[in-house]
Amino acid sequence: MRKFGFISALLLMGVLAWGCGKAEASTTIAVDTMICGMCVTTLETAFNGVDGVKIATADLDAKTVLVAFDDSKISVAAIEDVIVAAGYSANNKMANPMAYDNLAACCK
Ligand SMILES: [Cu+2]
Repeated sequence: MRKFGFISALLLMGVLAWGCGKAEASTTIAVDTMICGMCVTTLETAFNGVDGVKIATADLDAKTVLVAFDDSKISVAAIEDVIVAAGYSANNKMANPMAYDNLAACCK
């Protein structure tokens, strides 16, 4: 799992380097309410199809989600809102309570 995270980080750096000169940015969002592997899956899949997001990698040990994005298409606040809508806290924003209720039992 750690190794996978490391490889993901390398991949992410590669994507960022490759995208140099475009409107590429990255942010690390604190997700304190992430507690298990299922949270990682839920958080990463929450970004599927989100316009402007290149890669989202959740790190369970660090309780963070690293997101590479195009800042001409999506803001950090909108990225936080994706996590909030998935039922998790994001930086200083509280989780959406209805989404939190719908999380698997192991995730709360
Ligand atoms: Cu979980």
